[in-house]
Amino acid sequence: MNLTNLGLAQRPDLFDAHTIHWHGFRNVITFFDGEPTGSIAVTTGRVFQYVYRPRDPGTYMFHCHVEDVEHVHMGMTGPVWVRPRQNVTNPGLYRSGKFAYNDGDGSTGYDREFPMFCSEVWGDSHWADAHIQLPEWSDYDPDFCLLNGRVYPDTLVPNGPIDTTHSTNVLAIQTDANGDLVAPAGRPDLQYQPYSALVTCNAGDRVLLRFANLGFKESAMTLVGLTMRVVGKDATPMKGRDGTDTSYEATTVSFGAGESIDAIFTAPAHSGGSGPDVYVLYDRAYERTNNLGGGGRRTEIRVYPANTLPPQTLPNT
Ligand SMILES: [Cu+2]
Repeated sequence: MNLTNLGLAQRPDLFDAHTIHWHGFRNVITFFDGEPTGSIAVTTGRVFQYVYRPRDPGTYMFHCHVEDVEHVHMGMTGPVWVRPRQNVTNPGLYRSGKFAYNDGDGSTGYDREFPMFCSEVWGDSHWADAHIQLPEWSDYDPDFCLLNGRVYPDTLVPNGPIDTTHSTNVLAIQTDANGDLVAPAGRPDLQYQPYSALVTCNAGDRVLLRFANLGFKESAMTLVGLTMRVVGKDATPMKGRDGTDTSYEATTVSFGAGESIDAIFTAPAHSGGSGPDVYVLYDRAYERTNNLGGGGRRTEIRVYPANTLPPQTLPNT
């Protein structure tokens, strides 16, 4: 993975370096870890190639570790997923051949997977940056809680146009001739929030929700009317040392800053009414699902009759 630091065209007085911190990964040495006092950082105008050999499957996140609170807040963060070897060595354990972990029994097999990435925006800090003032990060007090970088109802808007020249494991957004992101159709305001948080599936599908939190507040995500099974926590399968199944059912999953949860639900039979059945997924902390009076960390699960949607080929589609 290459990290290129282009600097800030409108604020040349700011010359911070950037890094990629492999949050939660086990590193033999710190050289590529991204924590700037113990590893290399990328200064303005430079390119650096990060190399990492993933070991343990699961849901992780990356973030820039320079001026951590500020840079994460400005969007230098996102989910990272490590696939289990079982996808190749034993795909017959579940019909899709896709698993969250090397479970040995198909219990983490899924048909569709979606990121549920929780982050935050503090309006005052952006005002300060826009007015050449220094944000005081010890006053951090986010106004907006986001899901995949958006607030409801924008969370339901489709992804930006997808660049299919990348791996099937990566949901890359198309870029224009200048290398800038192409906005979702009809929504130029979402150019830099290109990822949808809408979940679509067929009745009977097993759907993996990969929750991760790179904000500073705890998330408590509630799926109304459906039960999830928590199969992983912080990229660790829910199994005891002796193999005991420690997965559990829940309608709400709570996870703090830097934590992740892998939860699978099975989409119920369709009601027979017109259109998909809709279930709501939201952060049950009122201020986080409401923000400053609208929007918030909330999205929908849309369940279609069996065999309506084709098999998922890219995550979050
Ligand atoms: Cu940075």
